[in-house]
Amino acid sequence: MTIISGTFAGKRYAVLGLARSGLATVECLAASGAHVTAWDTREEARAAVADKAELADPLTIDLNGFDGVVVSPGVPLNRHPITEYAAQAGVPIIGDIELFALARPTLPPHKVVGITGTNGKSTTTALIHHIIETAGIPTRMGGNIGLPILGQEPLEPGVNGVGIYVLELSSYQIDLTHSLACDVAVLLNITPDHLDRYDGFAGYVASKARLFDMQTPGQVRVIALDDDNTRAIAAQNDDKAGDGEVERDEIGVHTADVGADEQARWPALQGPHNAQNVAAARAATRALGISEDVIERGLATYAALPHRMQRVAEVNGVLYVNDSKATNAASTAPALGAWPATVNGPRIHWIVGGLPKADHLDECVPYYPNIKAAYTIGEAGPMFADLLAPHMPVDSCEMLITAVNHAAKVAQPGDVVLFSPACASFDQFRDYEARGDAFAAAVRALENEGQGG
Ligand code: UMA
Ligand code: ADP
Repeated sequence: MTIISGTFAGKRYAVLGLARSGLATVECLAASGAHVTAWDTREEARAAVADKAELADPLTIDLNGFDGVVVSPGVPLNRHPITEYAAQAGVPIIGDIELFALARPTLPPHKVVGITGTNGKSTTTALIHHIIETAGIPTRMGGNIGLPILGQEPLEPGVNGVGIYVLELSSYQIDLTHSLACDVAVLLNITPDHLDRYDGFAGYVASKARLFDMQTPGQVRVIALDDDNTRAIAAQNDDKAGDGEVERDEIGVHTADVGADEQARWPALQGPHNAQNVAAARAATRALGISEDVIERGLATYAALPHRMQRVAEVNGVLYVNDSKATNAASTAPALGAWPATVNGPRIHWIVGGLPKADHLDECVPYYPNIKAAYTIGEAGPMFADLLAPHMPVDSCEMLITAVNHAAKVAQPGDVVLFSPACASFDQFRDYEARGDAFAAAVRALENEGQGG
């Protein structure tokens, strides 16, 4: 399955990085009649495209005459020599999302919704996609959610009106995109993250803001106004033409727009963070013309994505929750807020740690009263143990499986064992998905033990 576009016929592209987005890129460009030179440092990745592309490292070839170097989001542009090398040859560095943007004029009429933010992108993307599907409108979902958009089945001309592409966009992907004008662009929140890839926090904020800069007059922007950084972007002068007219329709939303009573109707959208995601998704789908009753039906029938506050099992009256996708303290904080202490005291056994992104857990501090005990793992373990020990019992476990077993021994019926690591996974796992699967496997082993005994 691939998007094919006459835009690329006869053009020359170099593709650097051949994992999910790079493979879909080669597929699309080759099928569209472009000449492709492809490279990845991993030999097996190169072998997978040998029948569709010439294999050569773009750093070793003359780039004159190329229409672009298509780089994967995981290639660090701020450190990689390709940035300088392509600039010298005057060849633009782009990503798969930019190729999609370039192909748009040749696709049947459609709309694009783009979603960015530090946390909640995947949830909000999947939720908007689900509401659009509930409305019976043809739709495709792709981007940072793990589904390269070029590898999706293209939307055909619709009988029920135009179809809608819903794209989750990371800051890395926005950096590689220059002409994606989203009919609706959504910004959820901005807190420090990915600072190894930017020239300070300001550089990361500016990357997110560019999603709006690419829009054209009449297009809609939805901004959750819960933090200073998103508020600053919303306040920026919209009058790019300098004619005194605001050029984009802006909709400001707040977490507080969603009432606790209505949120109780949506089982997979609990917690304050999901109130923000719902507020943004509602505004975006209203802007697409979808009715209130369809939106409500979509919210009520939405199913949680794996590894995000996912209930794995209840064993001996203890609930085990996999929140492996919480890779920074700002995304773990609302998970800790989801199970408040009761009259019997705190209930959460918190498994935390991995590859640290910061030397503090500041965002989580307000929720410490909800935590019965912490179990630290991974490279961040010793640092987190020092930070947490003054506030709660800490068990330094190092390994995830040890943490699950220790928590299971002491947890009482009604307690929650929450794996919300507030760290990246790469110290001990391939990615957050493998880490969440390891947690679920450890919980399943507990279940089986219970059955055996
Ligand atoms: N490579 C080189 N040379 C280098 C560096 C990398 O050849 O110097 C190669 C690697 O060997 C690898 C490829 O380049 O084969 C890098 O690929 P990638 O890491 O971009 O992997 P993809 O599978 O294409 O995944 C990317 C996104 N990855 C990142 O942003 C790191 C996926 O987001 C996204 O889902 C996918 O495209 C489809 O659009 C993942 C992610 O972690 C989920 N995103 C970050 C996040 O959510 O925090 C931003
Ligand atoms: P992203 O795709 O931006 O990483 P996800 O929807 O996958 O976001 O959620 C990642 C983690 O962040 C999950 O652990 C979830 O509990 C938490 N989270 C979800 N939405 C928000 C939000 N709006 N603000 C803060 N944290 C959130």
